[in-house]
Amino acid sequence: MTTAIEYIRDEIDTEDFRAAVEAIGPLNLRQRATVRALATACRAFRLRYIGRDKHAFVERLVPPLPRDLSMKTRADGAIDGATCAAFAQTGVAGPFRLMSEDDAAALLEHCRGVLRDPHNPFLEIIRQHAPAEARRMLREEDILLGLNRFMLDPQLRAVLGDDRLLETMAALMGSDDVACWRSQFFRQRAGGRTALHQNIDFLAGINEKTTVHLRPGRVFHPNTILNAWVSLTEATTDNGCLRVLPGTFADTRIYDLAWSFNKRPADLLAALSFLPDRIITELLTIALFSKGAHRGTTRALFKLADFFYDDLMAREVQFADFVARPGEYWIFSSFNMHGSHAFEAERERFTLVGRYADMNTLRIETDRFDVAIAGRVRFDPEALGWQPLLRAGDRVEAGRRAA
Ligand SMILES: O=C(O)CCC(=O)C(=O)O
Ligand SMILES: [Fe+2]
Repeated sequence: MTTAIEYIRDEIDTEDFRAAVEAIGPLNLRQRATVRALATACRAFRLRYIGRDKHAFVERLVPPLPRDLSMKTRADGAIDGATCAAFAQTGVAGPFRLMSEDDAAALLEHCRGVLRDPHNPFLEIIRQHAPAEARRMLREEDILLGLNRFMLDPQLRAVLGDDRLLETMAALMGSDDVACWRSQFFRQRAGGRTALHQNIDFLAGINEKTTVHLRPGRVFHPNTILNAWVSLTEATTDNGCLRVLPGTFADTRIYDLAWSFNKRPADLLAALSFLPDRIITELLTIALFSKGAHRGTTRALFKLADFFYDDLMAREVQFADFVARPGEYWIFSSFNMHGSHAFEAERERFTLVGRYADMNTLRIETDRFDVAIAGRVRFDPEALGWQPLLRAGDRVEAGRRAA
């Protein structure tokens, strides 16, 4: 058996960051000066704390939000006790059938149409703020154009609000109040791959832009946010299906580091000061200037976590490959490490993801969501007549979007 950390190290190269730095492109004078100044600060930390112990250092970081890494589930009509018990160990369940293969093919065309639609209301908002970026997104059929499409699209609302899907979510969350709060499209094509990561950054605090908040007195569990990964094409290991490291929800320390650095940025400099100078410069460049969370920053964080925690992700696991027929879906905990297989096929893999929350534990802001596009574009779903949350018992309302 292989441990999770071995798989992760195998996939995420943490020794050579040159390619990640090159992908950022040349830095301007100000950016270079910033990196130089921070690298100097790191060296000052190194001198100040000569001989200090890395274990003692992490003990003093800002502790994460309250959480309990166990999972309570509730078997009922939708799902049996054995599946629930397995889920509580692995944070993975599936595949389940959501729709027929014909319906999946029709929905796939619908989703592709969303990405090609010059009047996509989301695109129109982006166009107002960043016209060049909007043109690029449309040209490339950027999957971001499908973000939160369920808020205004009756067809996607019906699919992600499917009664049985919501019941299954409720059983695996052990909750009687489940809402779909976010949806996304994912696609793998030649050269594409989703790097291994956890989705813990949805949690309040890691980035200030989040709309997800813990209710007072509640704690986060690995099944507080679950994802439905709905395959609209066939998904195979050849065409880049998702692969999940089951049970890795139990180790959140990679992202706990991000949380503490976000709270006290000087700690990041102090942490970096344990590493060699060349790596410090590379990681600072990545942390400050890389785009796309799962490539640069995740890798930099992973490097630090791997250095500071001797038993990081030490459990023995086997990848769960989300192989699926069109119209089937898998469920996974946002806390599980996941990424995709490399794409080595002819035809693209396309997936609709719905993200579900236990509303007894979370409060979700419904009057905005933010996306990092050419700065930060702010949306006001309510003003647009969009319907942010999708809860059990909701009626699918067509055409509510304001003209
Ligand atoms: O399907 C993929 O390639 C990535 C999906 C993912 O990371 C997610 O749903 O959180
Ligand atoms: Fe993810």
